[in-house]
Amino acid sequence: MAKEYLWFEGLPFLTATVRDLRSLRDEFVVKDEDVIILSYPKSGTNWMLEIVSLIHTKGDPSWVKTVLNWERSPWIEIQEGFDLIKNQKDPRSYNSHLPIQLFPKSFFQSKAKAIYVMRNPRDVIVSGYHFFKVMVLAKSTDSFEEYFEWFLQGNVLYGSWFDHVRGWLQMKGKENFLLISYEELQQDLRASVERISQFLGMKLSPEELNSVVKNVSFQAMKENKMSNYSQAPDNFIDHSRGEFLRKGITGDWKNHFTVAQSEAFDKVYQEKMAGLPQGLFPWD
Ligand code: PPS
Repeated sequence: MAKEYLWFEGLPFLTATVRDLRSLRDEFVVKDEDVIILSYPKSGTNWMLEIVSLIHTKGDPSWVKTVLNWERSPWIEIQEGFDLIKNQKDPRSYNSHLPIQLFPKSFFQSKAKAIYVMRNPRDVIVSGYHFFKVMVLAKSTDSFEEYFEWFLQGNVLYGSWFDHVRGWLQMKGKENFLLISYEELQQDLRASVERISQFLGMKLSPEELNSVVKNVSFQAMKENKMSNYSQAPDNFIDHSRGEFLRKGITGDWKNHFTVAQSEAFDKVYQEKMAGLPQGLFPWD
């Protein structure tokens, strides 16, 4: 099957994306009560979605075990998600992979809280390489080498990782913007959940916190059919090709990159991320 993308302002999007990204950017009204999860694809968005859902219910897992994740927190730029958001009760929660220049402008005048999840781009490459083979609408290749090149050129869904991260980093330091990494979640999940709940203004008791941590583990999410994408339709995920919750680790890039690829990546990374403060990213 020929796989087509929808192009807008030079970037490729899934054909399931809303037809009019311009109206989404210019007309969608972000509310002050909204909670928004932002990320470049394959950075841990769904993990954050689960954390936010469980903080919302103060650790009670019944909601995450009965309602599909993409209905709890829909994707704003995907037509189906957009339709769900219009009918959501407040406080709404939704996700987006949009780069900053395409995100609804009203957000920047609102008090809505946004969490930007980022991940070592090397692991983002590996996760995307595997997942796009499973995702029916995405272009993919069996050659890791080829996918690696596509990624470095920004010739992948949502465009360049470097531009995405640099773009959203402009929001760093704003009161309603939390910057957090996949690696921080991995390193100390409990402390990260506490940080996120404080940012959202939700105070959790130690027991509630324990329950959030327990229910957002890789294993718990893998076993929860509302969160593991096993219920995704066949025209979205080819379940015979692999699983959404693949490995859930940091550093898998070391099992994929050759020495030459690692050096080539470092060179591009240094050029593209030049001028940013040292120590900004846990993978530096
Ligand atoms: S997507 O398709 O862009 O929305 O993907 P996204 O959710 O951003 O990222 C998917 C990767 O996150 C991993 N993941 C987790 N890791 C650890 N613990 C938990 N609970 C968890 N939930 C999701 C998921 O496995 C993907 O990473 P890889 O490296 O492919 O396993």
